[in-house]
Parts: sequence; C-alpha cells; structure tokens
Amino acid sequence: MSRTAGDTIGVGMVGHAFMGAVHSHAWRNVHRFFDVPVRPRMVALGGRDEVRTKEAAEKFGWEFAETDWRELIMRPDVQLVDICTPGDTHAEIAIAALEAGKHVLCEKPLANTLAEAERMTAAAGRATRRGVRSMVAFNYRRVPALSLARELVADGRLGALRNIRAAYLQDWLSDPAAPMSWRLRKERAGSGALGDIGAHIVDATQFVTGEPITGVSGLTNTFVRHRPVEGNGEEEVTVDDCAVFMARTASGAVASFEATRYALGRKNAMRLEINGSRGSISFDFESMNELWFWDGDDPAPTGGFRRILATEQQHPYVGAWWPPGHLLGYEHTFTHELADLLTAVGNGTELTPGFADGLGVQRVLDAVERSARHESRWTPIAEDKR
Ligand code: SOE
Repeated sequence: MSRTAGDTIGVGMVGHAFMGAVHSHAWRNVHRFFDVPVRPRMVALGGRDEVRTKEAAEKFGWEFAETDWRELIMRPDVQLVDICTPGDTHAEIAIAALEAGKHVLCEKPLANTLAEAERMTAAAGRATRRGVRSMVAFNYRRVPALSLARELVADGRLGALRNIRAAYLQDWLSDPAAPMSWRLRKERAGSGALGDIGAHIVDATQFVTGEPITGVSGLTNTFVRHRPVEGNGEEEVTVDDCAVFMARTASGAVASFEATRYALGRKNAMRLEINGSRGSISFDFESMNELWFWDGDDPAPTGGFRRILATEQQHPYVGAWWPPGHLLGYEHTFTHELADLLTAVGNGTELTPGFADGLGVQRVLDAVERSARHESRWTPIAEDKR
C-alpha cells in the first residue's frame, strides 16, 4: 500500500486544462472545509509542455512541474495520482500508477474502449487487495441535490420506479465554424457527446436509482462533419455530436437519454426526472441547488412539484459550507469528491464510484454505439463476468 507521511498524502496530477484547474481548486480547499483523515500536499503537476506546465503549477499551487507522467507517478513523495488528461491516456497512466502502489483518481469516462476499461478495472481490483484505492471522477454524484435524490429513492419515497428522463444538453458546437479540438477526435476522446456528457447521465441515473441499465436502443449523429483547424484547412470530425437512446433498468423502469452539444441556449443542462408509483423528482444542473419533489404522501397536495433548496445543513455535504440559501457551485462537487476519496484512503474504507462502476458505464456506452451501428436494434448490456 502507498504510504502517507503522517497525516498528509502527496498528490501528483496529470493534465492542467479545464479539469486540471477545477481539480486543483478542490485539492487546495478540501481539507480546509472537510474534516478529512489525511491532508493533501500538492506535490507535482504533469503536462507535456515544460513552460506551460510550470506556469500552470505556479498558478494552481503545485510545488513541482513534471513533463513525463512516468516520472511523476514514480516520485516517492507522490502517493496519489489524479488523471485529468484526455481519455486516450487514462488506461496507461492509471494501470502504471496502480501497479506502483499509488492511489488513483481518474477523470471520466474511465477509458476510450471497453477493453481498456476492463484492464483498468482488473488492475484496480488487484490494487484494492493491497490497500490501494481508486475512483472515477463522476462529480455530479456529489451535487447535494442529486445525493438527496438518491436518498429519497432509497427510502422508498418514489415507490416503484416507472419512467426516467435523463438529458445532458450543451450548445458549444452549434456553430459550424467552431474549431476542431481533441474532443472531436475518436482516437483521443473515444466518442463525442456520448462519452463526454452521456457518461454523466448514465452514471447519475444508475447512482440515483441504485439500478443498473440492462439494455438500450441507440441513435447517434454527427451534424457537422468537418471543422476548421487554425491556419490549416479543415479536419474530419470522427465522433458523434449527439446520442439519443432508450433504455430499461433492472426493475423494469423505462428510460430515455439524450446527450447533445447542439441544444442552442442550453449551456450545461444536465437533467434528470424520475417518476415512481409514489412520487417524482426533477433536477436540472443549471439550477443545481434545487431538487423538485412531487410527494404522493404530501398531506396537503398542491398539485405540483415542491422545490427543495438543497442547502440545509442536514443535506449531503452542505454541513461543511455556508448557511442555508448561500448557494454552492460546480467546483464544490469536485471538493466533495476529494473529501470522499481522502476519507476512504485515510480510513481504508469503501469508495464509490470505483473503476468497476466506470466499467459499468462504459458497457452502456459501448452498447449504445453498437446499437446505433445496427439500425438502433435492442442491445442488452453485457453481463459482468468478473
Ligand atoms: C464538456 O463540455 C464538459 O466539460 C465535460 O467534459 C465535463 O465532464 C462536464 O462536467 C461539463 O462539460
């Protein structure tokens, strides 16, 4: 098992773009708000370009900059590796870090292919037996309102689950002149809207309902097939722009999913609505502090949904922050994620979502792609044979 020095743990993080910035923010703050058993020391930041990595390390608060991730993970003062790179490097970095006895936090989706996700999960399983922890960064699980939704479902307040409507709507690709980027290259990103944002709604649905998705029928499309490359003509887009699929969960609930980067006017509308036999819940990340609840047991029903402002001290994670009504934001979800990670590392306790959960999501994404390739035919999710 990776050793921590007293009550601190050395962290090495690879990648310093959007995810690197928000993870750094969380690493800087987690122990100042949450009573975690080990405090992070922000040891080393990894990136390919020396100048940019040094600048980012200085800006975000890392002590050292490394241009070779292999050297970063082998540093004796690094006991936990945080992977914030595009999907094509997740498997290699995560497996090497786990084999070196380092705890691993890996951005989503876990991998670019099912085969990689399987190898990563096997490595994580071997590492767990040596006391090494691993987690996949599905941060939306740590939105207090969504954690609360899970509690309501688990407490039976929705009854038997019937219909699920999940959507993740962004619009940053609507303009055909928007430039090519790594997120639009299959070899780097694995898939498009499906893996990038569809993965979040698959995980959020399985998390809130506590049920796996058992089969899907999918449809994908790429609306703009070529995009400008700065100063260098055009490049082919090799991933989906939008993925829509219907699904069934283990208890027989029927679900629809939509992930798109073309929903003009929607910036980060990650939505989940669940209707059960006793009640319904509804959530939209663009109003992330609110959970709407239709409570069939309400003694004085008003006919509509009731707004719960999930900022009370007793709501999940909120006790560490501000008084009621002083809203939380996107960045807090990452701080919550690290609080759970450090608690599990320090106390040797269970941690979710683990790589097996990431693999579960990957199986759904893979089934959607296979279904879409075969005229949307119904595709069961492969059994977990581990
Ligand atoms: C993509 O636009 C993206 O940044 C995702 O990669 C993140 O996971 C999501 O939280 C916000 O949108």
